[in-house]
Amino acid sequence: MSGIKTLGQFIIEKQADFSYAKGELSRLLRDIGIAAKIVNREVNKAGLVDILGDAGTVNIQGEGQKKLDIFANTQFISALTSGGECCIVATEEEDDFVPIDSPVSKNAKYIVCIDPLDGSSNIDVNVGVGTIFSILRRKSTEGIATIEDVLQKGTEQVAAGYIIYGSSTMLVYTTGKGVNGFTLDPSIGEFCLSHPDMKVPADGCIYSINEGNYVHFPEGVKKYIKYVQVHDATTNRPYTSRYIGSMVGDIHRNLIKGGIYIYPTTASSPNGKLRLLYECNPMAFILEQAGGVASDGFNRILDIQPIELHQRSSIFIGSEKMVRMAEEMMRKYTLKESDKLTNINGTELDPAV
Ligand code: P6P
Repeated sequence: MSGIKTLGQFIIEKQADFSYAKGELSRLLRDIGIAAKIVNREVNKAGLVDILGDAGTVNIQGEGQKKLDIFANTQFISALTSGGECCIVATEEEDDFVPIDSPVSKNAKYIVCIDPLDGSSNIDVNVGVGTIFSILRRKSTEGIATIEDVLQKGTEQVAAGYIIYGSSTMLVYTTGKGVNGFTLDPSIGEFCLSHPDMKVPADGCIYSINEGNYVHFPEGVKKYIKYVQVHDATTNRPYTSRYIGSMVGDIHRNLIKGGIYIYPTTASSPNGKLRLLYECNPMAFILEQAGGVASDGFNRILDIQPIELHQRSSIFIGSEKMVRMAEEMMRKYTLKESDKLTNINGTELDPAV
């Protein structure tokens, strides 16, 4: 075991970084790690057991749930309930937030917002999927925690992370003191520090976006796509397009190699597709801590005030220079909703006229 540092050892070692935590946050991160190992076991044997396929149910997002979606959701809620440090779980797979009311959770201070299995449409075809989590401290000091404790800006997060169930299983997280990655060693059943102090390259040559939605993209996104496709060796263009349909997979690759992931507004997602509380905010916290940036094309993701549990947002996230270029095009070519010109009947006027 010489030279190996497990997630548990690392968390305890860094516990001193938290002036207010007396081990609760450490235990909470441990609970998430335990659930991740259980989910990993099922993801890795999907196909061998009856855990693939549709569950025959639909979540509040209107998305068909996979059996593994429900399995992962159950495992994380169970681990957070028995761990005793969490008072509310807000999960993609539940219509409303889940109050944790167990004898051990009486004084729980933390709220966990989670996408238990992101990219689950890829499960049946063996493409990487992931879990994304965000940890907040409750603001209320007495009584039961409420929705107001959940609807906090991303700047209020005390920790965030993701697990990627890919060619290897990794847990990547931040508590606001940098980003560290841990790879699961199945032979000892431990996440071991493998990517200390992760930093996203300031620039890159990979862009991740579903170009099938091109016709419905904002004009600024269309201009950015055309920009990255221009042949110009001096700026390493054309860039490479990489899009696997799992936000965790695309962002993890871009975090390591440099790149930008964009999910803008589309015809089917007029407010963006990704959910603010348990996808955009945690990923934005991680990328900012790694030296990157994340916005909705105009505003910093972490500054957005959530007003509902499953609120969606556009997201432009990754290498700083790439995101800033895309934002510049959004400002130049896409009118913000508030800037839209409308006549007295409220119908939109063409600004070019
Ligand atoms: P589309 C998965 O459903 C997800 O939330 C992200 O993980 C992924 O990047 C995106 O949606 C894929 O959406 O519309 O391109 O299939």
